[in-house]
Amino acid sequence: MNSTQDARPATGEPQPVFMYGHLSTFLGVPRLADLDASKADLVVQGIPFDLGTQGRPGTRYGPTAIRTTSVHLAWEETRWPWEFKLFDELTVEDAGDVAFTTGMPGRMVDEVMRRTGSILAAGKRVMSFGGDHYVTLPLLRAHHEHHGTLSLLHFDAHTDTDPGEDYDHGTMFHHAVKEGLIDPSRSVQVGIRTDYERKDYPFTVLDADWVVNHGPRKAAERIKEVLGGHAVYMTFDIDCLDPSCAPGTGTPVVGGPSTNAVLQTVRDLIDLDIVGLDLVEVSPPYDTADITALAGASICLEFLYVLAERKRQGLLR
Ligand SMILES: [Mn+2]
Repeated sequence: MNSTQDARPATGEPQPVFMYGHLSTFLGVPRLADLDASKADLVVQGIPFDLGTQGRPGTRYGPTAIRTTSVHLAWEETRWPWEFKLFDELTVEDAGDVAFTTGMPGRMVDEVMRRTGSILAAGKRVMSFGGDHYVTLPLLRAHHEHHGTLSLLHFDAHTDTDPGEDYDHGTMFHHAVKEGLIDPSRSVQVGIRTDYERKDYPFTVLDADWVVNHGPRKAAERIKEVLGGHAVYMTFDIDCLDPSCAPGTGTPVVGGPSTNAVLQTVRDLIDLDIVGLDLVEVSPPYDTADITALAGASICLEFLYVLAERKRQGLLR
């Protein structure tokens, strides 16, 4: 066997999967070969871009690290505590990384919008790996084009709503509101623990202390109160997690929730119509023992189970 891409076909009998090596797609799912012919419910893509970073760079290596580390998750056909095999219910393919000319950030934006738009137009969901958090702006533009004004579910230590004209990984939700991509009055930011202008702030904020003190289930309840009934785009900045759970990121802030806590929150979001998501800011040069990449891969896997459960319940539109 030369590749785990061959080991987990979209259809047919499951084959043994390596617990090491030879993994080139997320969880060993097949590569997306032909979008028109694809039966995938969801397509994975990477965006290896870190020129929007204000501090430590390195997130251009994030997509590869998440895919490589996902080998630790690929062997377990039924992820605890779910009670079905993910790939019995959901078809996932990996489109590889978005290609763009480095040094020309505008090319990344154009290409992410073009490629994401074509996958959405084919009736599939998109899960993207960053990259720094700036990549979420073109992703939101593509999803807005397809779904209209979105609710944002935003996990992060930072609000990323810095005002001004700059386009970087701290300003994109300021621009997203200005462009009408998201409605902040029905959007939630989770895990915030950095300063922001609280007077008349339009987003619902569940700050890090509230999340840690109330627990993951209450956080999920509050999220669903605000976002229920709306088309939701979920964006997960890995620095939402406490740095003890995610050291490999550009802008770590102590005092966040654990990986297990956010897994429980995500697991509880089956009622939400999450139309797309990304996981960003994994920076492998600052990671230790792949802790951060594994956290990111695990959160994405948990989301795939949530989507599969929605499909089982006939809730996927
Ligand atoms: Mn952040």
